[in-house]
Amino acid sequence: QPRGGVERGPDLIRAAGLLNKLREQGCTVKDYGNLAFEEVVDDEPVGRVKCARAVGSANKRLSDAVQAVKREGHTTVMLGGDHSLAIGSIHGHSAAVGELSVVWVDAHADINTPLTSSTGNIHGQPMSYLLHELQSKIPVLPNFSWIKPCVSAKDLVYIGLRDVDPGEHYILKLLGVKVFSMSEVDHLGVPRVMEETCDYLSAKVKKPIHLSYDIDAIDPSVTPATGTPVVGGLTYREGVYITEHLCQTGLLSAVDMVEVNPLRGRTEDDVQSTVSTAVDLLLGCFGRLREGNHSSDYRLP
Ligand code: DIR
Ligand code: MN
Ligand code: MN
Repeated sequence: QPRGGVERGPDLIRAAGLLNKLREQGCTVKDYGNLAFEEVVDDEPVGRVKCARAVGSANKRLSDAVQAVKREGHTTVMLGGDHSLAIGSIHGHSAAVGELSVVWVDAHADINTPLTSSTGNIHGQPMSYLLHELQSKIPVLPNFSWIKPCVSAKDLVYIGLRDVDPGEHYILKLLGVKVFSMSEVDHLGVPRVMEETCDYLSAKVKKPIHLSYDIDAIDPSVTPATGTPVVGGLTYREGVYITEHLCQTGLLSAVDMVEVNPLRGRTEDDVQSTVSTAVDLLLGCFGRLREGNHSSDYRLP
């Protein structure tokens, strides 16, 4: 997507202390650093799709990197960057561990095909490349031929939707995808949404969960520094509850945290609030409880 600054997300999230905070709560953490991507020249639009060659080749590298980390058996965190990284992240995750459940927390469905997309931005399309059911609708794109669809529509749940394009809405209905839009969040409350999400995903077999968390799922009053903010989002508390609940399933296997863009904040406070929320959501994914935590070897002094 064309709004610069989102590439600074990962280093800002690190600078806010993610690694040390995870270690303080008992996690063993290895930072694999930022991936280096090949420079692509003359990346002209293909149809409407922008930067297909660069995004295709970057995601191939990401998929290989995620596969390697998952094969070592670790839970993997991908810091974005925009949401097009979910292509490589989910692809690599699935290549290493097999079938997945995907929980997509976002204001947007990111399920446009290259042909339904009105913007041509690939961050609005990642799920279309990954779903088995949509493959006949995906045209050939340069540097996308390595992608093997690896997610079934029945294994995908959306939470937080409130800005869905007509083509996306058609696809969601056609494939019968489980959606908890902000209306359902309002109606049911996040605790029931999470219970229903986990019941739905583990109805037959319990698959490893891939959580793809777009920071724009949270209300822009809390996380304004993002490329496509949409009013009426999740509260901070609802956003954190989602991570706590998924952590407690014991099935969380990989997490994407995407679309933090410091250049989209109007003030330093905007950026700070967005980044620290991203950190807190990640801490929630790895066992942080708001009631407090202590390690099993804690002894009263
Ligand atoms: C829009 C916006 N549906 C698109 N998508 C965004 O460009 O396809 N996704 N902002 O995060
Ligand atoms: Mn997104
Ligand atoms: Mn979004």
